[in-house]
Amino acid sequence: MKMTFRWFGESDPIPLQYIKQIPCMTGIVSAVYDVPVGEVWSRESIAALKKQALSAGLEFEVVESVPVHEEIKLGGADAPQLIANYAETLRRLGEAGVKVVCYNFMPVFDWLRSDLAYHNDEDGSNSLAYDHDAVLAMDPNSGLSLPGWDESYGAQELQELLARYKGVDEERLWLNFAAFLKGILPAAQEAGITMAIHPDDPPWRIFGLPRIITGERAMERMLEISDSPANGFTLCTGSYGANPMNDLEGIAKKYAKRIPFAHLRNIEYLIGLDDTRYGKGMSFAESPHPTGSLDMKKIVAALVEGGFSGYVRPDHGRMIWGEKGKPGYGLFDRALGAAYLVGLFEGIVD
Ligand SMILES: [Mn+2]
Repeated sequence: MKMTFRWFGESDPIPLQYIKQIPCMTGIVSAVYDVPVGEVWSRESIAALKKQALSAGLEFEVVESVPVHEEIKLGGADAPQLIANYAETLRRLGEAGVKVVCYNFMPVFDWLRSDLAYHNDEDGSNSLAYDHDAVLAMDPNSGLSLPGWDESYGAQELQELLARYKGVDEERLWLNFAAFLKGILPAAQEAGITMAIHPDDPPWRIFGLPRIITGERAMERMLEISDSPANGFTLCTGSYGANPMNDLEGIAKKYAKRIPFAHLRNIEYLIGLDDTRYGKGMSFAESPHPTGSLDMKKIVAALVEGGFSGYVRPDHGRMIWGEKGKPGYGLFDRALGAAYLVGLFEGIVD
């Protein structure tokens, strides 16, 4: 297992040296942010990022993410060219020594929360949270106010995009996803890169948009599309775990060797499991890595038992000790998470 830490490049307020100071930290998980989605990443930008990491004593072997252009998800006329561009980016990342590329296939929005600073009354910390009723009450077609996404699309642009997805149901999205996989996996394999799809977060439909990477059945279906060794998963426990129907320990053990990258974080379900919304959409708040509704120790044990040998990063942290920063991506709680996770792995692996 290699412990890593997400770093958002120059705009990240956390210095690389602070990341290096976290015990057992081996590298950063990052991306090139100066290229519009869909264009090929320049060798110069990739090399500059790697140089920065190495100069702080950190490796750069995991990319999160190379974003997938909406035209690919929509199966638009430009999709083949955009898929070819994506494959070229993978070749260049492979040349630079990148081993894993995390990506997702969520239409329009990726992660979705209703609150970026949910207040924990017990200890005064705050964290990201998702209230299903609050999300159901939002209408993306009429001046959506969505935490974290307000500036991503203009109102007009968002409406047009949502309208284009009207004809895209789950099956259509799977077809477009299969075309994407078939187009990029040979390049990934040649480049020595394992693709690691991030689950949909949360793993259910939102705003009428299809979502397909939601649980074990989807993972099976992905491998039916291609059993290339380059076709892998990011085990994001907080994302799959948002649906209590997902058996995280089972998934971790069964697919451990197909999981080159794990996002380990915990969540606390905010409603009872007998709630009528069960299975359709749960409400949850992100919690400290060791405590919450998910049994992190059992999940890590299942990964180890299944033969996991990938990269790990602490996923979203809470805001603690007065830290102000990018929601979910402060230094303190993620550093605590990393130290805890290193200890868990050490305790399990002889
Ligand atoms: Mn994640």
